[in-house]
Formats: sequence, C-alpha cells, structure tokens
Amino acid sequence: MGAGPAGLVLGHLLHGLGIEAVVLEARERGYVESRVRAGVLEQGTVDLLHEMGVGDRLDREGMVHEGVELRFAGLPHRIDFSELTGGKSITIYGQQEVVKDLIAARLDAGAPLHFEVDEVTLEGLDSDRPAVRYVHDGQEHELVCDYVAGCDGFHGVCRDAVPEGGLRFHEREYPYAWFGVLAEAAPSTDELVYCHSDRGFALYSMRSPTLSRLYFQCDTGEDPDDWSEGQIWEELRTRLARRDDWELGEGPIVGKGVTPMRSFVAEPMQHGRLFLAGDAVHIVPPTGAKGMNLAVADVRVLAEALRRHYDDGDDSALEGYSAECLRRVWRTQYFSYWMTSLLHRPPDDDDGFATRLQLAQLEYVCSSRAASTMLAENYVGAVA
Ligand code: FAS
Ligand code: PHB
Repeated sequence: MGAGPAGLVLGHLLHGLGIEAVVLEARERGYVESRVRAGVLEQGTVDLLHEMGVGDRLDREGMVHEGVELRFAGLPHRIDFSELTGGKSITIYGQQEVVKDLIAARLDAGAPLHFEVDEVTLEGLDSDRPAVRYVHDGQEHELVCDYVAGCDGFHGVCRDAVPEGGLRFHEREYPYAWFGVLAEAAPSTDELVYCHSDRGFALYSMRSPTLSRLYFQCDTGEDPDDWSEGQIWEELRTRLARRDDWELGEGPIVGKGVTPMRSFVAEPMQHGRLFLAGDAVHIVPPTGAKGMNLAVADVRVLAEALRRHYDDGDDSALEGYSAECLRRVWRTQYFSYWMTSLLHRPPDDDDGFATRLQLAQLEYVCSSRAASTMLAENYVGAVA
C-alpha cells in the first residue's frame, strides 16, 4: 500500500526477486511526482538505488556533498563527513525525483501500480490469506494475498487496521514547526548549512544549481500566506547572517509550506500478515534528514525477509523484521531528536540557560573529533 519511497522501493525489489506484488496508491501520479519533501540521501540509500538499477538520473543530477556546515554565533564550522567516516558522503536529490524514477521503472517493467485507488480496507490480517478491498476506476476490487506491506504514510489506513491494543505508541510533539520554501535561486553555499541563531533555527539546502530549499523555525500553526516574499528573505538573511562577507542569494519563491515536527513510533512494526514500513509506523523530525532514508532501510529488510520466505521457506527474518528495524528506528529517533534539540530555539528559555547549553554543545561538536564523528556517521548513515 502506497507509492511513496517505501512502497515503490519495496515493489521494485520484489519485482527483481520475481515476487509478485501490486502497488496501490490513493493519489494521482502527477501529485505523487510533484510532492516536495525530503532531499538528502544517505550513502546506503544511494547504493541501494544503484543496485536496483534506478541510479542513472541520480548520478547525473544528484549533488554529492562530503560535508555540512554548522553555523552559530555568525561563524561557519564545517563537519567533514568524508574525513570522519572513511569516505562516506550524502547526495542531494529531491524525494519526488526518486519517486519519479521508481514509478517510471515500475511502469516500464509492466509491473502493477494503480493510482487513485479509494475506499481501501484490509481484512483477514490474522489469517494466512489477508485481503485488500479497494475501488479503482469506479470498480470494486479484492486482492487476496499472502502479505500486506503498509507503506501508506502517517495518514494512511494500514496502521489503523491493526486492532485496538495491537500496537504501542510513542510520540513527542515539538513546540515549533518548519517554514519551508523552494526558491529559484542558485545556491549561495556549496554544502547544507544548519544554523543556530537567536531568532531560531534555519537550514540552507538545495535541489539543483538553480533551485534552493530553505527552512526556518516558526511557531506551530504558522500560516505561510501571512508571509510576503520580502519578509521570508529578510528572516532568512537575519538568521543565516555570517560575520564575513557571505551573502544569501535570493530569487522567486515557487513553493512554501509549514511542516509540523514530531517524533512518533508504533511498535511492533508487524501485525499478523501486515508489515508496516516508513512513515506509516515512524516519524522523525526532519532535522536529521532521515525520513526517506529510514523508509528505504525498512523495506530493504522486508524484501530480504520475503525472499527468504519464498526462496528458502525460512520465516525467521519475517519474524525478526520488527525487532531489526526498531533498533535502527530508535537510534535514528535519538539522532533526529538530538539534532533538533541542539539547533532549535527552545520556546521558554527566558534566562538563556538552554541556549547557552546549546552553544556549548555546538562548540564541543565542532572542536572534538569524537563528537563530530558521532554527527557525521549518523548523518551519512554509516552506523551499523
Ligand atoms: P509517504 O508518505 O512518502 O508515502 C505514502 C504514500 O501512501 C503516499 O503517496 C500516499 O498518498 C499513499 N497513501 C496514503 N493513504 C493511502 C491509502 N489509503 N491507499 C493507498 N495509498 C495511500 N524528510 C526529510 O528527510 N526531509 C524533509 O525535508 C522532509 N520533508 C517532509 C515534508 C512533509 C510535508 C512530510 C509529510 C514529510 C517530510 N519528510 C522529510 C519525511 C518524508 O521524507 C517521509 O519520511 C517519507 O515520505 C516517508 O516515505 P513513505 O513511508 O514511503 O511515506
Ligand atoms: C531538504 O533538502 O529538504 C532537507 C535537508 C536536510 C534536512 C531536511 C530537509 O535536515
């Protein structure tokens, strides 16, 4: 269920393994392929897309970064990923580009992918013949299958199909959100900039040599339409200001939106014949750039577990799916929570104590090899 990164990567891996699968997506193709979300691919995600044979455009258009800048007190501090992780890096390539490549590959392979399905219900998850009912092109359909992969995101139906008490939930809502913009401005920095400022967090990211993606911390419930382009650029200029002559390049803003920040995990990641993956079962705040990478990592484990079931009649990996993924999910939750707490202005810090602690920790991260290595290896996804 779901044609996001999780559902499409799983569909492609299973197709490659000769395991029959149907991908069902609620939205139309155009919408799914234009939805601006993540933009950072870990080394492991890039390697997998190559192994799957969908890495050509990524190679041509992706931007490889071997480091990142932490900016605080108006000064830049570079974290050298390559030096600290034995040569690993990240690649900047929009999530919607990954989705486009995977949809094209699936349709080229003639593998089933249905857009605009509706009224999806799941039945018999505790039996060995679960069924998915849905409406497509006005017709009712029933798919009786061996397993259902719930890759339908946070607002999908699969997680809710688990009976009451079948899952435990862990959640933290953050008292701030991200105001994100996409701008037709040539990036004024070679690598991403994570910025701690008195006015709150800011992030300089990009999508291409002509497209910049920027975010700044705002109040929850902020309405992007209350901000003019001038106000947005002024806020970003103020927060990202450096003490030297670095200047923020501006350009027409072609997209803006506010994203709430939460940490969420549902456990276990399986119920009967339903296996949950990606945002359907865990959400991380985007500060660690982990959302899409975590979704891909889940289905990589699930595809191998299904291969062992069908090829070797061995269900041990399916039985171990949830535990194996949750180990990575909680470590990633910790890193994303740590990055978020380190860089965002705490709402009620009247005496500045929390801000002083953040600055001391930032100083430590940028002056200690051990601490900068912790950040680097988690960011590029080099932690086993
Ligand atoms: P997805 O949500 O991507 O895909 C689920 C799919 O299931 C969707 O296409 C949906 O339409 C479909 N679906 C839903 N209900 C269905 C139903 N009933 N039947 C069939 N299909 C159904 N991460 C970052 O690292 N950086 C970012 O900047 C960033 N920005 C984000 C901004 C937003 C607004 C959101 C929501 C997430 C953002 N993320 C970001 C996290 C994001 O990258 C997710 O982690 C990633 O999309 C997860 O992929 P999937 O699990 O495949 O879920
Ligand atoms: C992005 O490019 O959209 C992006 C980059 C880094 C993050 C979050 C989002 O931490």
